[in-house]
Order: sequence, then C-alpha cells, then structure tokens
Amino acid sequence: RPRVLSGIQPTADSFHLGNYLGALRNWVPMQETHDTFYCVVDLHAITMGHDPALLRKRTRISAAQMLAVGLDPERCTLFVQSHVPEHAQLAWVMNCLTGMGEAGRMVQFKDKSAKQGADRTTVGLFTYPILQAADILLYHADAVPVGEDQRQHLELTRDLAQRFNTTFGRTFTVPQPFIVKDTAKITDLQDPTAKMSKSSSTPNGLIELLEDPARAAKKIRSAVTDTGREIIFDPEQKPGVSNLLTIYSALSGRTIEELVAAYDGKGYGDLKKDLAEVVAEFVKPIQQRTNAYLDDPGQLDKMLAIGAEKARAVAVPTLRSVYDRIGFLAPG
Ligand code: AQP
Repeated sequence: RPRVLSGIQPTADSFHLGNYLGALRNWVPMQETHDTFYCVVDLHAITMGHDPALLRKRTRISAAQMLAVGLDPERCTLFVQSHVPEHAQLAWVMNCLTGMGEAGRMVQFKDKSAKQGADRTTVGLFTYPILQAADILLYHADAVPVGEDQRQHLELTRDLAQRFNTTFGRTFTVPQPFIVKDTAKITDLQDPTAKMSKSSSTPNGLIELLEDPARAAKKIRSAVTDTGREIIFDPEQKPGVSNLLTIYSALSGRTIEELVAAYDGKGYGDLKKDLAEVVAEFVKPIQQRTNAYLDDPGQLDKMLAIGAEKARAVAVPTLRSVYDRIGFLAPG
C-alpha cells in the first residue's frame, strides 16, 4: 500500500470548513487504500506565538475532531508531532540543506511575516516548511493530501528529498501532492477572493465545525456575494456565490450542475438558507462525537500514545539511517 502523511495545526478551538474540505475529508477514505499517518502538528503551532494551556487543550480538541470525522486509530496512525522527537531532529538536518533564498521564497512565510512585522516574526515561522518536509520524509510518504495552499511547501519537500538523495545516497521517497481539485481552496465568506484561514479570516469569514449552527447560519446569511442575481458557478466573476456552491456540493454530495439547475430562478437568499441547513445537519453528529471523545481525555491521551509508538517504529530507523549517511558517529 502506498504511504500517506498529512498534518493539521492545533491553532484554533475548531477546524473550519477549509481544513475539512481541503484536507481532512480526503484523509478518511485513504485509510482503506493507503498506509496512513496523520498528525496534530503542535511543533508548527508555536511559530506564531501561543498560550501553553490553550495549546494543550487545542491539541486534544484537534485529535477529537479527527476521530469524529472518521479517522480510526485501528486503521491509521494518529499521533501528536511532539511525541515523536525525530521530527525536530530531522528538521535540523533539513535546515542545513536548505538555502536562505530558497526558504525566503515561500509565499506563506512572506504573507504571514508581512502581517506580523519583522520584529514579531520568528525564525521558526521561516523554517516552518522545512519542518514540514521533515514530517513527510521521516515516514517515506508517497503522497501528501493537502489543500492548494500547501503546494509550494510540497515542492520544497520534493527538492530537499532529491538533494539529500543525490548528496548522501538514496534515502528518501520523493512525495507527490494529493490535491483534490474541487475543494482545494475554500474561500473566506466575507472576502471570497482570500482563502478561509484560522489566522487571517475575520470570525465572520469562517465556518467552524464546532460552532453553533445558528451562528454559522447567520454568517452564511451575511456572506459576501455580488450585485447580480443569477446562481451560477463562475469563480472569477462570482467568487462568493461559487464558494457557497462548492461548500454546498461537497457537503450534500449533489453536483454543482445539479445545484445550479435546482436554483434556477431562485435568489441568493434561498441558496444561503438551504446551505445553512445542510451545514447544520452535517456538523451536528461531528459535534456530538467530538464532545464524547473530549469527555474522556485519559482515553484520548492513551490512544495518542499508542499512535506515537506506531509512528516511532518508522521514524526512528529513518533518522538513524539519515544520521549514518551524513556521517554522525554512532553512539558507542
Ligand atoms: N481555505 C482552505 N481551503 C482548502 N484547504 C485548506 N486548508 C487550510 N485552509 C484551507 C488545508 O487544511 C490543512 C490543515 O492545514 P493547517 O493546519 O496548516 O491549517 P492552516 O493552513 O493553518 O489553516 P489555516 O486556517 O489556513 O490557518 P493559517 O492561515 O493560520 O495557516 C492543510 O492541508 C491545508 O491545505
């Protein structure tokens, strides 16, 4: 079976529909066809400043949501990144293979650092994609299911894998991105040309899996559309309406063409009202299951410890062979 690795940051009290439709949703069926490794990337979550108690809480909330959407610890390896110290260790080696200019070209870094200002931007944010490369390469992943926003980071991972292999001998698998076209980018409800994002969207621009459906309905009602009337799918001319149709289609299983035909002659208000109902139906069981996992944190932590053991069974030998290839003296 081909191997898959993907991760998600515990940086919010809930995942949003961008995370779900761009990434998480695709992780579930891959459990049947791939050897799957999924992690809560807490090392990545401290690159922009954080609160320790909140991080611990959000790490559990993240794991609980991953289980609630259908990840099954019997069928995948679900773990917390910091429980596997080899991630940070391999990242150091990868830091020493990456050019400053190369890392400086990462668009996500440029965007986030521009927003934060140079004095508040950490070196950790700069090396974030290199840690991400280490996450992936440690497990010899063949494919990485992520949203479109991660494509450039995946390219860097591939370059680093090839560079290491050429310099020190074939060690790493060069991974492929696995990006599902239709939902690769879910956009902000208030600014439908920007991606829906935990760190840059306003609260009204996000639909969160764990939020009260009445609140989500209100946000959908006030979503930015356009001055036209027609419900058609045209991301260039009608990004707001097209985003609503993308979400509606993904959550209901109805195709966009079907929806466009069904809403022929109806208004934006009808579309929004119905989408709010679809969202409410969709999140209700996820919320119930997430709360049930969070009610028993001891059990959740135990499951994550088992996941970390399974992950280390792959990560430890990889790091050992990397250390050997680069010439570190083995401890006597
Ligand atoms: N808007 C989106 N559309 C499609 N996919 C998305 N992803 C994130 N936003 C969208 C995908 O979610 C996965 C988890 O990524 P992450 O933990 O790095 O989340 P993130 O990128 O931190 O989420 P945000 O909200 O975008 O936060 P910021 O802006 O703080 O980085 C990834 O596979 C990602 O592609």
